[in-house]
Amino acid sequence: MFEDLSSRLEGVFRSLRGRGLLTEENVRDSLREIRRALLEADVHYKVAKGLVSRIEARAVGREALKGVNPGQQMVKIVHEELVELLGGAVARPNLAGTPPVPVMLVGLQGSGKTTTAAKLGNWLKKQGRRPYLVPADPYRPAARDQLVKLAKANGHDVYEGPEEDAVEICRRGLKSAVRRAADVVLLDTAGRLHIDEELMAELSAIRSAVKPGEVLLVVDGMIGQDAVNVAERFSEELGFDGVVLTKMDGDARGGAALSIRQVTGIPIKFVGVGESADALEPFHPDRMASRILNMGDVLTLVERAQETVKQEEAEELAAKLRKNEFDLSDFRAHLGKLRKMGPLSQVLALLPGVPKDALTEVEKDGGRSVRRVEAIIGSMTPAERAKPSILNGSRRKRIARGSGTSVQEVNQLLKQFNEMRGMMRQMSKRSKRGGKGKRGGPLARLGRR
Ligand SMILES: Nc1nc2c(ncn2[C@@H]2O[C@H](COP(=O)(O)OP(=O)(O)OP(=O)(O)O)[C@@H](O)[C@H]2O)c(=O)[nH]1
Ligand SMILES: [Mg+2]
Repeated sequence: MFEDLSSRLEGVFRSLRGRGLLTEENVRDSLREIRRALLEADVHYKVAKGLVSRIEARAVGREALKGVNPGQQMVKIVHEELVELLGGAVARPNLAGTPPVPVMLVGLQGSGKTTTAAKLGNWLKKQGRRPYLVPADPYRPAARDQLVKLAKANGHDVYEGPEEDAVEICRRGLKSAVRRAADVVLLDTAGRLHIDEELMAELSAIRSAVKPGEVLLVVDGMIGQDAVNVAERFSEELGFDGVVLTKMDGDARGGAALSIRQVTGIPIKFVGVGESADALEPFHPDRMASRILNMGDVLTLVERAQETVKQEEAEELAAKLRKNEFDLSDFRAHLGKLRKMGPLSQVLALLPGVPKDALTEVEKDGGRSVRRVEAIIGSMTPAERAKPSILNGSRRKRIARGSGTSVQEVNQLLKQFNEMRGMMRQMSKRSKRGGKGKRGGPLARLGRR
């Protein structure tokens, strides 16, 4: 998501980088570019206008800070303004009431309500909750089957009572949830092609009947501007407490994400990033802003890694880093784990400083480069893996031959390895300074749950 917007903004900052300071003139040029980039990403024009004028107010007339170029200064300002625009702090669903707390999922047809119900079920379970799913769409013939199937596939308890009217289903579903000692009830309501009175009346009736702790509007991020219109209508006619923006894994231009919060004043709480039941992320305004500005999203990466890397392994790795013993064997093992964390291009997109064109390369080559790296490291002797500094020209030639690659590719790998080691060492130093003690390095934290 946000590829186009990201690369456009990157261009703006790049052109500022060479300048001495932010002047009215170069800021004005940049702002024009930023505005254009936002509009092209389908950001609501009023939202784009407001954002640009806030950036302008902060950027013009600034003295150059020592050690910071105007490009970086601008990135910082834009980042902070984007975070604000996206809602500032993280907003969590309110599940504090007496259990079972009903959560209503509402939205247009095909926006992703049913899929989100299953995903939320998984997320809630990870939070130690006991979700109960209720299919509240008696209209579309296969609607109930779809939820029941998804629920069962993910091990969720699901209501399978008679298909009467939607309000009655929700009431009974809630009672059944009490009997089953569930603490959150996800109500998967019916969607319509368009917003109509009937739909709103039914949703209002359900709301009065079950008094949900949370009404979540599920919107398809791919429909761009329309997503904002949909949100506005639901906001006027029903009201809701949070937004789930789905299909943000597609080539959505992201404008909806950037506009909805500003236009409705209601926070985005989750984003859907795929069809599988794990493809749901809590929405973090700061991380999203970083991702848009290609500043990397280390925290999301760390969270994803938590689910992949075991604690002992992580601590072992952290210890090696501290002692500067991280070698090519670890690198190879680490690559294998990175691969387990998801498609490599997605994982890399979360890392800071990985250029966008490198990602397209990875995508095109579909994991071949990882296999090549594994082949290269596989052709080294244990001594070489442990101490890459001994790799002179003739050794490199031998390795290239052994792995069916070229010396150039071997060199490139060694360069990447050094950069990665440097970056990891920095990360581990930075968090140690944070005073978290011996086990506080990010890699140690990777293993904690
Ligand atoms: N790529 C992607 N596809 C998604 C995401 N969320 C939902 N989908 C897909 O979107 C389609 C519609 O999803 P549903 O969950 O059935 O939508 P719904 O809102 O329940 O639809 P109705 O019940 O007909 O109103 C399905 O094919 C889902 O797999 C997402 O985050 N990413
Ligand atoms: Mg559905």
